[in-house]
Amino acid sequence: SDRYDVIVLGVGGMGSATVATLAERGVDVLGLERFDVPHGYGSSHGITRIIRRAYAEDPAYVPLLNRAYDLWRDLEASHDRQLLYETGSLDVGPPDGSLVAGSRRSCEEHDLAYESFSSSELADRYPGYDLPEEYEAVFQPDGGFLVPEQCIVAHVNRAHEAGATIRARERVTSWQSLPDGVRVQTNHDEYHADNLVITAGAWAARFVDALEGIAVPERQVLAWLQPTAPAHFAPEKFPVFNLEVPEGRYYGFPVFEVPGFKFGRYHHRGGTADPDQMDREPMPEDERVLREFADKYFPTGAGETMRLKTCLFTNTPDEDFILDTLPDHPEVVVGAGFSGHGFKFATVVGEILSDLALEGETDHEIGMFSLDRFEE
Ligand code: PYC
Repeated sequence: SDRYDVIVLGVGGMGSATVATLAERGVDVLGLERFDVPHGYGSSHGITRIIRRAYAEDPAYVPLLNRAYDLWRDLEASHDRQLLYETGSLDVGPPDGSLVAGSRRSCEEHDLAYESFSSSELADRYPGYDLPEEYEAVFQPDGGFLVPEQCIVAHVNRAHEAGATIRARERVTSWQSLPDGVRVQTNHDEYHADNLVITAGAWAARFVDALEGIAVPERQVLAWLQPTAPAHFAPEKFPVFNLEVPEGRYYGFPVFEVPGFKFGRYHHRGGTADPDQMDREPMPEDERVLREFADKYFPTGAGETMRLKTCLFTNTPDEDFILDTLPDHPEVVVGAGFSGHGFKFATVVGEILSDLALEGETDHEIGMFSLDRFEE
């Protein structure tokens, strides 16, 4: 069997960034991917992913975002396609909700440029919106979207240029700790390494017992509806958004690359999904819920359905990530539970997981992402 310095289990958004970072540090790294590179069965497909700096979830994410932005720009400079499109980001909701307040708080604490709009100012600027009068919006100019499949391609290219080995369509069946590292078995072969990094997305709990009930997959459906007023949803006229309404939290994008205004419902807590068994075909009920939202809040964005796609979130109980070494296996590092808001962090996550694999620690502030926060 072959021996490497580090094996990375899963070459999606997080794994590809980790393989690239490790290889560029001179590490002999093997990335193992069960599907294609890239593929559409996990959480890193669908043409666009939001990136935003005014982080409503917690201001503690902003320093990581600052680093992530720098690393995305660096990756883009070595790639032949644009990876990050800046449209600005909008966080919109009722004045007493958590989204607008959280977004403003991150801007204030981290000195980010932003503007506040009333509901009518928002509709004047961005005529796609039709919201209750008392709603407010925070606009942050750095927000936008990433193109996730290309981001993976760019990381994989960088990894290959730096000498990494990546094997696709090879499924890891098990791993074991040994006195001198780890052994990883696949459906084709067996490999050894000093360290293992697990970036298996919705499959993470299959490989780490401690993640059972803590990194829980959830099925999500996205819609692309053809706007009846396309100009309202053009990239120059329509920043990416997060929107809090009584029906839940939603997000969306301008029209890009394929027909239709893309949006989805965020964290609907639709139970748990088995990533191997779940129905990836969107259902009429999925479409109905999404169309109702668009009819109500984006009436000129709610024309014919162009596309529907399923995707997976992997939620933790507090919706913060898990970035840690395993307590019983310090040679094993896990990045998991990205809870539907992780892709934008992939570059900096690659850096953090590489630090943990090579040094056992990182200069990034990751205390809030520890596994032991879930212990009773
Ligand atoms: O983090 O803005 C976000 C997002 C949108 C959809 C899923 N996550």
